[in-house]
Amino acid sequence: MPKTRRRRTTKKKTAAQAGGAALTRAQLLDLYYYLRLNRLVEERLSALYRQGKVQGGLYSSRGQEAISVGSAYALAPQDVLAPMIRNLGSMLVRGVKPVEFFLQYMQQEGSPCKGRDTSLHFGGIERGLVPPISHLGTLVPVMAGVALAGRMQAKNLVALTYLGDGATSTGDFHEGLGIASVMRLPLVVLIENNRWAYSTSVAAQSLLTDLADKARAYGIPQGVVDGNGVLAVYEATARAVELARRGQGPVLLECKTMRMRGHSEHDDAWYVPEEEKHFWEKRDPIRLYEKHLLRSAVAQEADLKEIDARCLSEIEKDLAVAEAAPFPRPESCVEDVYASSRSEQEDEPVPAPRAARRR
Ligand SMILES: Cc1ncc(C[n+]2csc(CCOP(=O)(O)OP(=O)(O)O)c2C)c(N)n1
Ligand SMILES: [Mg+2]
Repeated sequence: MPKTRRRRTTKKKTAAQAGGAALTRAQLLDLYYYLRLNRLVEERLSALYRQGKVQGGLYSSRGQEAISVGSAYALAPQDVLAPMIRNLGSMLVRGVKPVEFFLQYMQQEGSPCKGRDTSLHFGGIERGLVPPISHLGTLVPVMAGVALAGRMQAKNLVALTYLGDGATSTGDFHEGLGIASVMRLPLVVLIENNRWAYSTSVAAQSLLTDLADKARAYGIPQGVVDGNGVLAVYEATARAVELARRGQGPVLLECKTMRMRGHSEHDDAWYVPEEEKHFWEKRDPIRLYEKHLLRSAVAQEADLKEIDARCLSEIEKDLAVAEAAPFPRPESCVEDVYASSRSEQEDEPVPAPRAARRR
């Protein structure tokens, strides 16, 4: 479970609390730290990709960082989160360190998946992170199962996962919400409506104005949130988590945002109209939050610069470690195929056959 939950900072409240979200000044700055870290790690990964050092695809969350950070920050330590490919920020909030991303994406020795995988299948249940298994809604039924298991084990946990606008057209999404609703499972599903599913616009696949309206088919609560406002996302998620924890069943939230890069690094998003890009550039979630912190006197320019510098030095240090790491030993690819190695199995006492024991 995450060790880096930042709820335990000073109890002193500030005038800059957004709505009902009782966040302290330290927590408000903490959100800024994670937003900046999210963006900087992804910028470094993008540079590494261009140098040919990242293996496989790379999917940026630029423009969507407020969704990952705000939602993950609203969880309690016992809650379980299943990130999607654009939720690196959620993983940072849950305690994954930048060095782990660099090692993982470069497939170096010492990476969380031991050099055998990149952005997909990276998680860790011990930290309350269920790894992604596919891009398109498959985590909704999986997380319904996690919510059910949590209830059966009386863990008082809420399960949270994400999916894209495009993924709300898949069967897995509907099947998952269907079972979660009738069983009133503590599940929060966040739609990241970033207006595009690869090169398919939302309008090309749904007549709805709000994808959150899909919740009506299941009789569950829904909400539409400004996905570029980290405090709006935090508050909406905190409310949804509370409802789910109280046994009201699943909640569907739609966070409206924009994918500010291509589907993945190799895609230049030529199909996105220029005016749409310009419209959203002015709504950059980090710039918006920066302005909020300064205007509400939660922070001075110098405070934010100090956090930026801290993020940069953390990343430089972690990147140096990852770059210096070797590739995995070739023979390590056959390890972990079985639950335990041959020598360990030989050490284990072999249980006597039943008949022999009876004698
Ligand atoms: C069955 C299937 N079809 C197509 C793909 C390729 N693919 C992966 S993600 C994606 C688009 C997803 O769009 P959306 O759900 O809006 O999420 P976003 O990428 O915008 O975050 C596509 C077409 C796939 N992985 N699986
Ligand atoms: Mg999308």
